[in-house]
Amino acid sequence: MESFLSSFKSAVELLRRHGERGDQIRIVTHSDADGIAAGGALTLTAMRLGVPFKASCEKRFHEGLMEELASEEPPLVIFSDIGSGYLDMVEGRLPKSDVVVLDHHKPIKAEAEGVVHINPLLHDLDGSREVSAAGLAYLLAEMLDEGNRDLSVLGIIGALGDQQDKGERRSLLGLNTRIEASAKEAGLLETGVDLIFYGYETRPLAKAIAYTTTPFIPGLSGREDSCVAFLKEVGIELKRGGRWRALRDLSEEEKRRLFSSLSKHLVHEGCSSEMVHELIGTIYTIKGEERGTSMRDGREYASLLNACARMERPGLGLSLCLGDRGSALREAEETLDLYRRRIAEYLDLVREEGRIEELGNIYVLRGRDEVDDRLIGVVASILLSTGMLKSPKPIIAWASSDDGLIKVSARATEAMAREGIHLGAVMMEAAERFQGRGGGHDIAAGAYIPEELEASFIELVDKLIGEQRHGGGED
Ligand SMILES: [Mn+2]
Repeated sequence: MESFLSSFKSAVELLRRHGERGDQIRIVTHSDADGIAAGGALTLTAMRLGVPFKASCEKRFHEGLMEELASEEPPLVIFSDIGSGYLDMVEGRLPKSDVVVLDHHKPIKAEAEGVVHINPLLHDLDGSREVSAAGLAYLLAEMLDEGNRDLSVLGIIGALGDQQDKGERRSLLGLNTRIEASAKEAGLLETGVDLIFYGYETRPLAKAIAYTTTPFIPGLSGREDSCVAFLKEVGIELKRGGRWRALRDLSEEEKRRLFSSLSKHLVHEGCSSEMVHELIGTIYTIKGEERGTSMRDGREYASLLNACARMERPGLGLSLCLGDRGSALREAEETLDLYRRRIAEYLDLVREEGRIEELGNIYVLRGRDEVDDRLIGVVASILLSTGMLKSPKPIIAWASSDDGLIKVSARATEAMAREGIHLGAVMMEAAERFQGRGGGHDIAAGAYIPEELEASFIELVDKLIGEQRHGGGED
């Protein structure tokens, strides 16, 4: 842990030096909830240094990006939540820039000339569960200036966005708990254990259930009408004394009834009965946010950023991180609404007979051009986390992307990772053999490959995962 923290030193020095000179800082971050939170923390750091900055969110690392950066020649480039898997593409390409890579994905190598590489995996820390890119951005900012302590909140949002709440009762682990402690010390965060529903305190019951997407409740998430019908069937009054009731208004008996009906509903939908326990866990309350707004709940804040990224509005997510509320928040909420409905539709589509193929070691979902490539990973995660796939095998899902490429998303459970499965390693190796690029974490990874090589790629992935499972794991 200490060796990891001291690996930030040269990055802090670079920031300090460029800050003193008033140089431009170029921030390149991943377009997902964690990446946006990381980009937000870095942008605020640059703003507070009083230097010019430019930030962009990238869906994937690509040659065009390197060309753009090479022609911009910024004095300092910081990559966040992206880069470790592409160090070879960065190396030697930006001779006029200082380069920092802050990432927690599997690195293609440890070092590259002219790059300050910060990655917890290089220090035997668990990058998939113990710290997010936003957490790394926060640590960097805080080491530069203690006045940046408030950015710890973004570190928590990034961790929740990357679903690092893998501890007991869906709590954070490892380095994330240090960040959590900083946020609490600064009076910015509160935690407690309760039912995990969107707007627990304030939203009408049916909305609270319909808006809950982590976990995703098939048949109810994204569908307010079905939630109203469901609650009526369970015999829970939606209104009392002319007022919509919220979850906190329910009696203990009603809560128990709701919980057991949800559990039955999940089983009826083909989910595993254990999934219902995902509905209870640690709530992260952001104290600086207004009561009754979705940003006050850490998971909902992360959901807003996630929806902005997936619906191609990462700039909107970034502005939330920078403190915009009002119309920006309304727009983000509309985006989240659209996103929930879209996911519910896709889920119906992919649950049709014969859509998902079971091979020896994996499930394959071919979304082709019927599923948006930005949403295919979410659909795969839901299929896996709800227990709809009956054998304990990872799911490999793909959808058509641009430039004749397909976007492949691979998802596995924690139990599979313990058995030795590392999807990031599989995606990296398989994509490389088929003119693509891939990588990621053990339980969540992705790749881009040419569409015409899909069949051979899937075949190889099936084989590699079989080898990992039987070989006891390689790293
Ligand atoms: Mn991340």
